[in-house]
Amino acid sequence: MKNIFLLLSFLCFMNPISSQELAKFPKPFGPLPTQKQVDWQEMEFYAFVHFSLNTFTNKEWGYGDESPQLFNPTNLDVRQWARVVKAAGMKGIILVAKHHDGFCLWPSAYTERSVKNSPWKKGKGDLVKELATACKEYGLKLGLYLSPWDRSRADYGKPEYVTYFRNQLKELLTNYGDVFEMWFDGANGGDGYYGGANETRKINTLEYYNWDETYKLIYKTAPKTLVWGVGPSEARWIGNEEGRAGKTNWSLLRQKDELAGKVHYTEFMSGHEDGEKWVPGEADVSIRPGWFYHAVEDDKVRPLDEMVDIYYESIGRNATLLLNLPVDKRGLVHENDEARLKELVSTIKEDFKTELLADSKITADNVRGNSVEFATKNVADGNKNTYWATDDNVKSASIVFEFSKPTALNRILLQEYIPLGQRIRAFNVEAKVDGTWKTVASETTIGYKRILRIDRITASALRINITDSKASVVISNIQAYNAPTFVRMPEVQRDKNGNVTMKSEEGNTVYYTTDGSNPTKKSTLYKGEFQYKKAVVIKAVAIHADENISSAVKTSKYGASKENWKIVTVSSGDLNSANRIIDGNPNTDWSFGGDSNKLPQEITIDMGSILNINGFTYVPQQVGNNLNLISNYEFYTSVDNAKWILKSEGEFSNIKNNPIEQIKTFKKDKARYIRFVAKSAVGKGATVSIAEINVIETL
Ligand code: FUL
Repeated sequence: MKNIFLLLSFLCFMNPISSQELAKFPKPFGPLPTQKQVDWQEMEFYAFVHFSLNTFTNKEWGYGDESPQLFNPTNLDVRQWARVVKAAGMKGIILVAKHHDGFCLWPSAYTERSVKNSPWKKGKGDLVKELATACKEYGLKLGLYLSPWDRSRADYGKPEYVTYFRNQLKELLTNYGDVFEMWFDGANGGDGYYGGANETRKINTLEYYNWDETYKLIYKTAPKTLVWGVGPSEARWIGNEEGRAGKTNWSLLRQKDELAGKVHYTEFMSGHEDGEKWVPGEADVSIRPGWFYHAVEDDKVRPLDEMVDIYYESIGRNATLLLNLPVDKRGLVHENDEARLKELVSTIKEDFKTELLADSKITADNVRGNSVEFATKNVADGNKNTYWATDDNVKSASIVFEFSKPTALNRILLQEYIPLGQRIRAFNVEAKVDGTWKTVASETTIGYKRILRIDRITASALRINITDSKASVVISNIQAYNAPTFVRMPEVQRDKNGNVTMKSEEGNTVYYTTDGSNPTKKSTLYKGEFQYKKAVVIKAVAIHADENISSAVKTSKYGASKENWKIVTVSSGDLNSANRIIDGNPNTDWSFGGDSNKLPQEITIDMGSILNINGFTYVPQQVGNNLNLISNYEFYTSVDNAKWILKSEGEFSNIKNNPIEQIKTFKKDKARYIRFVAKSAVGKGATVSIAEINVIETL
């Protein structure tokens, strides 16, 4: 905003304009973005890289006692990261310079726990520096993640640690050129190594770090840096690690309330209509289930369908998209991740190939001062700084696009001119089909960018009705496209008894294979439920009947069916209901423990025969507000239900923010019985839930 005034006063100086002329411009309304925030929002899409000791220990959160010697990539090539990111049209990379285990990817002067004590480049490497150089070379911006929580430090929780943290911040913000975003994660305090104390430390996030002071230091050192996350930040978490913003998404936040601990993080998805500060949402998500690389997830890269939805539900819903590429042990972005990213980018490019409104006849029922400066053509001129605006008192208005001939379309993109604030509360879209207007969308906010996916219609005209705006309407861009039909992958499910069902949108046919090959129209046609009890990889595609377009391949891996599985004992609760954790359906769950029964709680399962297993998975409860998640576990096996071996124990790190299937592998063993112990829960409760327990079978 400041810029607009500067520009206006500059213009006045050059060519004095009257106050009357000044009044021509729409007045800004409500909290406004700074130029830094506008520039940041325009980046839209950028990458996250999680790569650290966890990559080598196969963990999501390190405890803080892992040796720096473990950091030993064989083929580290940051230019490969930059190339992949650039090719995807992303504008920057945020590197996790220090995660919760305290290991630093740069040779910090304040600790020995860094790359300088690793075998990588014989301790002479500086990964932050290498990446900064690669980003420059590829025209990308560099961002950095410095975890406030440090599970390695003996002084964590004391004032000394805050000094240490700030010293590291200064290092990162002064030695590596411009940092476009500083990322402060919300995970703070909990159990850790803490220099050997091995204990749980509780801190008050809002008080302990004295964020006001820390932010002052950042702005003094690096005024161009935008600060994300905890504290009085300039951008907010979107409230989930799925990369999805709310349909309603205000770039405003009641940050004072947030800093007083009065805002629940689920509110971040939509922001606050009455927020006092401009704090736009950033949607973060990993291209795989975990943030760090795990070989077991090589075939769990998010499917194209999901990636496309993420794009539309983040960038298309007034958020930026921060997409994580977990760099592997070699030090490279994995081939599977790169391939999926390319598929995503080519789908999005196809979707937005030909713009349809620029050549239409555009009219509106109100144009500010009837001035050509604010005319409707501005929404289609490709210039982000020109806009269609209405008179001050006009807070609802319609803009109409008439085509020279009926035109097929299924995407509508709208942008408010945010330097003047986010104003629109509600709008709808009508299409004139065969001479009749019909409503094709009824929506709420727009903000910097809103993209609607609607069913394809062939319209002779399109009408956008802004039905409720906080102030006069100011829109800089409206576009429409006809994206190719996107056929979604079929849903595949197998129940406890090995019965397989597949579902697809109406009119599609589904073909599948059970031999690992990719299905085509020549593969088996799905005609209805069938039984397949053995371990199997089912690959299925849906094919659109009229257009002969195929979906991406849905791959579902199953072990032997759980037909013969039985719950033997549960430490509390009802044995019968416990069957829900072996019914093959992750959407049904079972809870045990509870206030009268303290943790730990355990469950013993008989798999019916001896199997070779080298891991298990725990699917937490998926549906509900309070998921009763298990945070620490033990897993035992037995061949006779008498002698038990502890095969795995530890924590389900980050399960609170990312409650996905937890995969734990161990040394192969024969087992008929398994015992799963829930040792502690997220939060204070003693109730824990399980949606499904699976084992990983091996030869
Ligand atoms: C979370 C962290 O705890 C995860 O490990 C990861 O870094 C993610 C981006 O933020 O809250």
